Amino acid sequence: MTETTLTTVTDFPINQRWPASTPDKLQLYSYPTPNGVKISIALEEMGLDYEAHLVTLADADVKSPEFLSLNPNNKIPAIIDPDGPNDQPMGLFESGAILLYLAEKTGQLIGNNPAEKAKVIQWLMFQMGGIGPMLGQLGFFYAFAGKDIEDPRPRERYINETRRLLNVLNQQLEGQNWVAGDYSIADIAIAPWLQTIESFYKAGEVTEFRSFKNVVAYVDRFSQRPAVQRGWKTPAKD
Ligand SMILES: N[C@@H](CCC(=O)N[C@@H](CS)C(=O)NCC(=O)O)C(=O)O
Repeated sequence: MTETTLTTVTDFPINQRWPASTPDKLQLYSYPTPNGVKISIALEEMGLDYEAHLVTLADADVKSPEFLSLNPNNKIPAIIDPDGPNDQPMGLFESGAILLYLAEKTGQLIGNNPAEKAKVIQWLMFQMGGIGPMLGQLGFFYAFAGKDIEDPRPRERYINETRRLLNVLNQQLEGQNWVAGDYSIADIAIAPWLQTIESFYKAGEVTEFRSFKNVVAYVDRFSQRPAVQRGWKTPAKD
């Protein structure tokens, strides 16, 4: 399949709806949810200059033709890097892929040798395949639209799965501050999801969140980072 070459950021059709005012900077299309803030936090931690565009989760935004032109999967976050590989701008979606791309680009937060890098990727995948999908369903069946469904099985399944995952993390964090050793993109992927269990889902008690002492300390440690605090406010919700 041949793809049309888009030589500048402003060539991307998403500009028709969310115009770049500084096209020489990396463009972020996002909303402050756990998946969205992974990228704003990473950009803040890495010290990369970027312009953030607010794309809400409403169909009018994420399912607009302009947004779909960048992410056909209609989900935030997505980016355009004006300074991509081969001197071409690069559009990218899927938060895990974006985190890896930014870490490779800057050489930051991905370990210092192949063994460390493999461990960072391992824990990143643990988030993408486990924490994200399971906690997302916990939110749906415990806190939001699915909470009144009478059949208790989906709710119980995701509560139990959340507890199981918290236990895995709690063991991994015994005697260490960050999941893969040094602070990394794996922490930036995992910790925002943990932050939402109590604050957003109000599911602290049912998941016995406070009993996972290492996880609680980890979330506190993460929350105190200035880049994390800035990332959660980006893009501003008007
Ligand atoms: N696997 C995707 C998931 C992204 C995702 O679920 N984004 C949500 C917000 S947290 C979204 O945009 N939902 C809008 C929709 O599904 O219509 C990633 O990690 O980037």
